[in-house]
Amino acid sequence: MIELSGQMEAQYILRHHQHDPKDNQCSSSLVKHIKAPVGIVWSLVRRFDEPQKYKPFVSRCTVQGDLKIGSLRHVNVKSGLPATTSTEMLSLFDDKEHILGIRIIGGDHRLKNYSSILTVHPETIDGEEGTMVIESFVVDVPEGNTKEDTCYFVKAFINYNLASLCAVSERMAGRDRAGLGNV
Ligand code: A8S
Repeated sequence: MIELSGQMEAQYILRHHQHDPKDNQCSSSLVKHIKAPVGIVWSLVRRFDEPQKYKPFVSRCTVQGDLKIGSLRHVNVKSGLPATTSTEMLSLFDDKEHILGIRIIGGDHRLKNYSSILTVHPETIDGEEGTMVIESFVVDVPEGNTKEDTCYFVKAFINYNLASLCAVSERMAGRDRAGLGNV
């Protein structure tokens, strides 16, 4: 099973997560396996207007107008981080294939030309409906930093986000099962 999951992962990354980093950029992808159906996980991820539903560092988010490709969200992050705001654009949205892409276009942080893609795929985990989430990014390496440091910094935030997405989704899935009297 682990091998099969690894093959699927490699295929999904080839198909959806190609970023073409330039010399001054770093890029990577992270994978999370969640014990909740794809519908639950995607219902959280697809809300470009409400990242605080699962992202633990977001304190506030506002979007003006309808949600569509090119929509902007203004995000405030919690205190104690090396940033307070971020302006982010919805760059990819496929509600059927479960693909969400964002670009960070402003804010008081050091992530320049940041672009990320998150895809959500069904998989079987321990004989139950589960989800494989893949998130990849590319970003400029700031002056005075190394590629390694920059990747480490970004991956830490993404790992927190994915761990929280996992916790929230699995809680919701538990509730669903409880609701069906199937615990
Ligand atoms: C995301 C991914 C990242 C968000 C980072 C990497 C950020 O929201 C935080 C700290 C920063 O220094 C940059 O998908 C920024 O959320 C938590 C404000 C963009």
